[in-house]
Amino acid sequence: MKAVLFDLDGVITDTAVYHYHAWKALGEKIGIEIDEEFNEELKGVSRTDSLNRILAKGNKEEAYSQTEKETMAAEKNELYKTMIEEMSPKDILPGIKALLDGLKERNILIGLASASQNGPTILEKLQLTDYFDEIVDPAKLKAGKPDPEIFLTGAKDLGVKPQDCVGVEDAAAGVEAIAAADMVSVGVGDADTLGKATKVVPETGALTVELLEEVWSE
Ligand code: B16
Ligand code: MG
Repeated sequence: MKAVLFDLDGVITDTAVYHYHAWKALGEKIGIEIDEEFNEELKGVSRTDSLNRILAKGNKEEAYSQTEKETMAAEKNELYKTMIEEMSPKDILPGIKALLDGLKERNILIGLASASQNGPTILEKLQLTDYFDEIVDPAKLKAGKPDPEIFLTGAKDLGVKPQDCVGVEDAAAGVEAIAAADMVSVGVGDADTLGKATKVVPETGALTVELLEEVWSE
């Protein structure tokens, strides 16, 4: 294992709940209900694709112009940004700091493969930026998760083969993307939702360098 590519929301920190509340607020304004079950389908999915899925759920794909959709996505993002304003290192999920330290000690490269355009800001707030050798810019990608492009770009930027990487994800779309990139994947969360992962752990506290090495070498 030469590199680990991390998802952000739901793996490094729990911003998934803020995305949920921000989309829910927008949904209420336009008369589309967003519950926790539907929210699972939005995890790891880009802002634009998330809005399209929400509008499709309410049979309102054709109800808005492109400009109106852009305004709605921007409005959601503004609300989301106020929610993440106060984030600090205390919001790093259990086990993640120790894992990043362990990877650095062993000279294993670290990359960020998050669909979030707010990723770099959040890493700054968590004071984790310096751990990352590469941060993929999701705005430059042609296709979002479950397409493998974000993970393949991460491996390329780090100068390693996909087969020498492990991807860590909390979303079904993300696990699919890692598998399609021909990488070993570790899913964090529910084994039913993340069934396609090479290995699923229930929470981030279970993520150690030893576990990642073990799953990679299986
Ligand atoms: P933004 P990840 C994803 O991050 C989130 O899971 C998803 O809910 C969100 O819509 C997406 O980022 C885009 O985020 O609106 O901040 O650009 O899980 O890939 O780290
Ligand atoms: Mg995620």
